Amino acid sequence: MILVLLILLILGGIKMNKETLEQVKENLSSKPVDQIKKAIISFDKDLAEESLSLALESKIDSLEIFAAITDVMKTVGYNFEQRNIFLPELISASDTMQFIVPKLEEEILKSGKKREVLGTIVIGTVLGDLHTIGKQMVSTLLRANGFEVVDLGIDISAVKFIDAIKKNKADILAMSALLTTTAYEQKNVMEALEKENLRDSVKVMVGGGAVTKDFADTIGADGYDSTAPGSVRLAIELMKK
Ligand code: B12
Repeated sequence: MILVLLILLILGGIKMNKETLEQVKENLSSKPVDQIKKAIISFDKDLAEESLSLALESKIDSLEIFAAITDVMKTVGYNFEQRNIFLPELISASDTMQFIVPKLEEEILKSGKKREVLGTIVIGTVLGDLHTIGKQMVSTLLRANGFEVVDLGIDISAVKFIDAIKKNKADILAMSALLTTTAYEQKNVMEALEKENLRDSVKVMVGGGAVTKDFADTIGADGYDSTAPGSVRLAIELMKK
């Protein structure tokens, strides 16, 4: 339990690395986790697969690997914002990361002990938004921590969210938005929930790069967190309310 808490604290406290990708590469060791990072910033899927296998064979905790790839992806994002790299590189790095995330997800789920389901969560990235990585991390960690997760994917309309909430009798709706423009779609979904008289039966948590605590409060969401591990703590709290 203490180990789990420690990991959550480490994951929650990851700071953005403001190095260039060249500087990051120079500082990487030959250890498997560093090689996974190298693979992402060199867009090398073979190296990604090989070093992920090595890391797992060496019994490195899947959550530690998850933290490392989140960290390196944030650095990629920073370099994109600084115009050190451009869209093709951004897509290639994200493709490489996407290539290993499902394999890692499998490991994380395998390591989760069978237990009572804590609650049912419908999750998706909102309409008009195709960013999937953060949402996928949130859904993986929620699953690994004992929630039943119905992951609708990306570009999800209010109607689809509502249908899934009704069909699965969801306790929580989790929405992700990475674009300033699509963050407002979360407000539309909140209004749709009211119209459908679902607002009292489902708790809503929001997140993603374009969302802040203030924004979440403004649209009347029940909770916000800026990290995937934080989303687990939040979901557990919301289930108690
Ligand atoms: C990778 C990426 C892409 C990839 C996405 C690939 C994929 N399959 O997901 C591609 C190349 C396709 C892409 C496209 C675009 N992107 Co883009 N992208 C990024 C980038 C670099 C990283 C996003 C990411 O994966 N981050 C890593 C994950 C782990 O972080 P995260 O999603 O925020 O999730 C974490 C938390 O937020 C939280 N979380 C996430 N969801 C939820 C949900 C809940 C409920 C909770 C509690 C928590 C939570 O947990 C996660 C883990 O800790 C960001 C830059 C950045 N700094 O984030 C830009 C960025 C988001 N993109 C941006 C833009 C503008 C675009 C494009 C319009 C094109 C363009 N000009 O770049 C298109 C839009 C496409 C669309 N319609 O969605 C802008 C958005 C600006 C804004 N504020 O509106 C950013 C910020 C870059 C920038 N500064 O210009 N993008």
